[in-house]
Amino acid sequence: MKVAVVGATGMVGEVMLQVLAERRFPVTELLPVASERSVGKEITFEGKPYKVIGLADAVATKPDIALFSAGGATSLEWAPKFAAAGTTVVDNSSAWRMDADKKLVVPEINADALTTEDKIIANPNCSTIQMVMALAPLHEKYGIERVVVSTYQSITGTGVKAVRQLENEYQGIQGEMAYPYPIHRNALPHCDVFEDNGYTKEEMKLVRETRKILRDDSIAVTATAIRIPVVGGHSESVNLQLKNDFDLEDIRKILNDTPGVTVQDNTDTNTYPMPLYAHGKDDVFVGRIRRDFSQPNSLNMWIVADNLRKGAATNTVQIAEYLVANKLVG
Ligand code: 2RA
Repeated sequence: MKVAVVGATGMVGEVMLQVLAERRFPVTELLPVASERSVGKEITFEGKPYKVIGLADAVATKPDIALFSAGGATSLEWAPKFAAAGTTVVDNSSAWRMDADKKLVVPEINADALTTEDKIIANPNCSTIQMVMALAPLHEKYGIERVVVSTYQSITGTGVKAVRQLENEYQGIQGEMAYPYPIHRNALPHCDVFEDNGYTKEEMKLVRETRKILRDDSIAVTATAIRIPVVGGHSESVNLQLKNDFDLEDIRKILNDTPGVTVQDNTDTNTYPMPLYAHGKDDVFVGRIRRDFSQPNSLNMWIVADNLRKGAATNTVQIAEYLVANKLVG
């Protein structure tokens, strides 16, 4: 496969290259692509050096697949150009996610909807992916009435500028700010920009994307997204009201039997998911599973995943793997 990685020098792009190599994706030709200011830079893939090229040159080579993590504006401008050249695009930005004609895919849940007609495929938001990985099997068995989620998001979701801000603040250095306030010893109830309804775009992604991926607009979802000074992954406290009563052991068994989900849930041994543990892994970790006694058919759980891996790069590569395995590309 001739594969373009667009945004190859960014945090997610670098992880995509790492995951492509780890999973031995059938890359016959790699095109690392970035903005003009990065053209000519050298990156390494599977031990070999590659020069970064520009977007126009990449389109001209007509790659089979283009994995994008380059922001919404670049995706809106360039994904259609790749698609017109016959390339299948898997995009990490929010640009196409809520487009009625574009598929929003978590392979374990809804890759079966993909066809050869899908030339621009949207990768969901990181905090959505990890949540729906746990919700999907429960929705199938019990039906979900309502979701209340609070997220505790890694600064790596914002990017390298945020990581630098935290490192500077550790050292007492006043540097460039990714956030309106210090993030060291702080928690910011502000991920992405505020919408007119008082929610942030990050919170509304959880609402809108969850319903699209689970193919059920009747699910009530409300979200609060918090940024915390953590780097290993996003954590989420999720309260679920199901349509039917349930057995807690059955919930644990369903989750444990779900590919890509690992249950870490034993209060006797202080076993529960943590970003420090999830960092660098591809599974979604679920724990603190307990009945919510305050209302019927309800339970709480704690969900943690590496937002750069399953939340972005790994999910993207898994979509590409599905396309290749089902002869939908190339
Ligand atoms: C964040 N999910 O964490 C968003 C974008 N990666 O900031």
